[in-house]
Amino acid sequence: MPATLRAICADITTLSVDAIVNAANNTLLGGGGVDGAIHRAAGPELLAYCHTLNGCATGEAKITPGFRLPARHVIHTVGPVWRDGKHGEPALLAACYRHALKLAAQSGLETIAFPCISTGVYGYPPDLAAPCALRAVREELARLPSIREVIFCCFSEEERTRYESLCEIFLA
Ligand code: AR6
Repeated sequence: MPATLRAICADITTLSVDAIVNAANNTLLGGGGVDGAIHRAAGPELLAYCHTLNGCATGEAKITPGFRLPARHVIHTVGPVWRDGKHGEPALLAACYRHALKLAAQSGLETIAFPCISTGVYGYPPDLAAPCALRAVREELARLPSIREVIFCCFSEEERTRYESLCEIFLA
């Protein structure tokens, strides 16, 4: 069975999935936006665990337990800071989605929720990030048959609508 892809509008910290993805920074030691929300909801054990990870390179991913979150795990990835789109941003953003999915599959996880990585503080234009994210997920899922469900957890109705229409195009 191919994986289900869907877009919802929600606070990612409320989702009971095998893993939620965190749009972190290279230190993995917390920050604002979705990163701050995840650390607040997971509790101080998450930060203590992240201290042992030695950070994370942009485009790579690392996994931790979810601690007090309903999600069993957090997959931390670091999106690119948007400059002008000519500094490798699309490849790095795609790598975040691909590496997070690969790590989920390697860890035996089947359901995963992504925020719209890099589209907040890191300034990636949402209309360019969404097709890049969807293409990367679709390509990677073709290699990872154990993943059952991918949720694009948007933080506005506008973003959810964008993903929904793209999902229709991509899955047509
Ligand atoms: N649930 C789902 N999505 C959310 C939530 C939430 N609770 N909170 C924010 N978003 P951002 P970035 C959306 O800025 O651009 C941090 O300080 C938000 O509306 O969280 O990758 C890190 O430590 C936007 O669509 O991440 C880094 O320093 C998306 O999540 C830096 O920000 C991503 O916005 C990373 O910046």
